[in-house]
Amino acid sequence: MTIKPLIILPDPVLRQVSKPIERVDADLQRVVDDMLDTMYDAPGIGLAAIQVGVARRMLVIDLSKEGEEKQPLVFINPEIVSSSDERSVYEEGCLSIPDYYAEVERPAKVTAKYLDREGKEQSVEADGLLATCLQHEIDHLNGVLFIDHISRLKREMVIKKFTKSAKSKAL
Ligand code: GNR
Ligand code: NI
Repeated sequence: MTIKPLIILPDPVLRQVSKPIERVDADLQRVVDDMLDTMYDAPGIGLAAIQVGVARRMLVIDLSKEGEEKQPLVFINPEIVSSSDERSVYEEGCLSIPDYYAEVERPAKVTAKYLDREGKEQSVEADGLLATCLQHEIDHLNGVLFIDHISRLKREMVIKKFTKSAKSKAL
């Protein structure tokens, strides 16, 4: 059980493009389990490896509600293979941009292929919150944040606020 520190905006690490995973082995599974611990502690419904400073293409999601049985989902080297023309709007937040929320429009349904925690090929047809969360997390693997999908004015305001806050905490 290891909770790792979260990387927060405007840390340039969040803009790195993560590299594919070559082998799903015990060392990798340890990192995945640390990511799950970190996500549950936050708490959040998803976490990409880059948010704990690991530039590898993997992410975890758990959409189960508080008090329900946990439903950890692990996605290694995920790729969206198709997206619906239909869109949906969700109010998104990000553990790397604490306490900021904004509506984001994305494809309502996506099909993704990926490797699971055992390294086995899987595919999922996601809709609703899972579709949104999966797209939000896959964006992280490409150095993209949800604020990149909102207006430039709002984005610049958020970045400015977090830049100031990081400077005041830096001493
Ligand atoms: O905890 C999270 N909630 C959330 C809500 C709406 C859309 C996406 C998310 S993901 C976020 C956790 C996070 O930052 N993952 O990268
Ligand atoms: Ni995020």
